[in-house]
Amino acid sequence: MADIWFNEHHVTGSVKLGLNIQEILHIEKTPFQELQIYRNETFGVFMTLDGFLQVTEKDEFVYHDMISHPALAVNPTIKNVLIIGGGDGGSAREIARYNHIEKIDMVEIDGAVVEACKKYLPSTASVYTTEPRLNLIIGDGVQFVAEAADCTYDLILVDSTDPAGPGEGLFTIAFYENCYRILKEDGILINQHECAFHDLDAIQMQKAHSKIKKVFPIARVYGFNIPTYSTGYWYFGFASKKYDPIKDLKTEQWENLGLKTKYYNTDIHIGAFALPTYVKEILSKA
Ligand code: AG3
Repeated sequence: MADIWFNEHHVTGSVKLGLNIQEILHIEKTPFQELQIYRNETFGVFMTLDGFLQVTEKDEFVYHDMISHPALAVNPTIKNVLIIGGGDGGSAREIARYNHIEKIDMVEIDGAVVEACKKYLPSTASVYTTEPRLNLIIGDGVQFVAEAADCTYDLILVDSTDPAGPGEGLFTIAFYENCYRILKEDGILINQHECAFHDLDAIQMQKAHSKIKKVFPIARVYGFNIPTYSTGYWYFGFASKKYDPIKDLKTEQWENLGLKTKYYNTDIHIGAFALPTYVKEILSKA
């Protein structure tokens, strides 16, 4: 095996994660970012943007289960969903498993990500060809939410990159305020919430939480174990106008749907909102 490696630096000059590159599939400088797709013997095909790991075939199920199912288990009547980012298609794939969902609008800024994933990551991106309820818009999510009508969506998923580069505008008060405005009166916002262990990441997490808390009456954070992201543990935010993620969990209703999932279940749902003390402290200072 060739000795070529993809490295994601978690702490500059001190800590990194390495995946051996078995095959180079796609390298492109898009108008927005550096897009790379490789194959690793253990994790399968994986995509990176600006040097940060986004998806691997082997562990994407964790992320896509956890971004999608908690909100649907809290409000089983969600019909209209907006996904911001998520160009690999994994979030749309999970949402589309619910027959009662009527419409999935997805706004991805970088069409090159969609095209490359269709070619190399069909396990997430085949949803583009199989799902008639999915309406893909190649455009800027910040602008989209600014122009969308009030009370349109039941659920918004912000499946973004880190808050540097094209993802930056998705971590601002103005963006969260527009999300609030375009959500219905019982709307839920789930957002990619970074990680809490290394100092610079923890600051990003804290900043995001402090902004969301200003806009939404209910703002919680939940975690999940994903081996290829920094420290193996990552977080989503659950912000909502009405529903509490634990008190309003519809365990029986969700289980009666009979969806087969590999990471999510209603026990994990409850456990995911239990946070380590250092994370609670970071968030309470937000
Ligand atoms: N979105 C990116 C999650 C954060 C990755 N950050 C990192 N590796 N430093 C994943 C897209 C999946 N649909």
